[in-house]
Amino acid sequence: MATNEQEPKVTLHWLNQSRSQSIVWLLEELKINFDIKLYHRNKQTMFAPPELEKVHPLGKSPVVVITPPGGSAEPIVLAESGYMANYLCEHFPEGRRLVPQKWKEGMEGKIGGETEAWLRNQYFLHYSEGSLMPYLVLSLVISRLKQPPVPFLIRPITTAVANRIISSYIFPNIYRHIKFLDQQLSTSGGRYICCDHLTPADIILSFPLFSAKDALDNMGQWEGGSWKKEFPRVADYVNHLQNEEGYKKSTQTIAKVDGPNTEVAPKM
Ligand SMILES: N[C@@H](CCC(=O)N[C@@H](CS)C(=O)NCC(=O)O)C(=O)O
Repeated sequence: MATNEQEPKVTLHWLNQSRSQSIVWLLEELKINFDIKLYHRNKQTMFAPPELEKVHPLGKSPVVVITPPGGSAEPIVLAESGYMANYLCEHFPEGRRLVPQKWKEGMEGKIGGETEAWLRNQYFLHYSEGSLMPYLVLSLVISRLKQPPVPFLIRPITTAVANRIISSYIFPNIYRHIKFLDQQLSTSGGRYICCDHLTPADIILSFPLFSAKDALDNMGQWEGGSWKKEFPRVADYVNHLQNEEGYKKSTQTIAKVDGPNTEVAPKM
């Protein structure tokens, strides 16, 4: 863990079943020494504990706090996964390995001079939270209308309303996203979303995909009966990310500090 006076001290504020698992993966890929401060969701409400608000006013996780070496400056508090990924990759040397080369030869600083892989990495870091996650969160919240604590007697009505919202609004949008990801994977030039190697975008995208993968089939009609049959390329991608050494190692890291039964990925 980080104690060297020459190195910045990095602390990840980690919450069970949250995006913070992707940040463990990213910090390890970047070979950064970091401490982990654990938080657990309230089992009834699933909210983060209020102590997280002392780290960042929104009280969400992940948050990364970096204290520059030698007390030279104030600690920097990073929230928002995509922003955090960009900041960490810019300031730690291994970021150069993960982030694709920015400029095409001879096109430095010009509009349109960026490589396709670099543009994709930037795009997908924003896409994950800005476009994909909102439908998954909506689906999670609306699905709660079908379960306790909604009283048994009114549950048939709330279930009908929930199913209607899912079939008319949420599923068509989620379908559009899986189809889009399939098309993007078919043109990325490799097994990853930006190019032929792992990038921060893959790591950040892994959270929505791991969270949704078991729930997608129940949301609507897929050709062949399942999303994996209709979009095997996306299924292969998700499987491939789950089998990445770095992801597996990140789950072991958390198991070591939070115990072997800790839940890292949320279930929708
Ligand atoms: N847009 C933020 C999302 C942060 C967020 O919503 N985190 C969730 C966990 S994945 C959280 O802390 N939930 C607990 C709560 O809302 O109380 C990011 O990209 O990091």
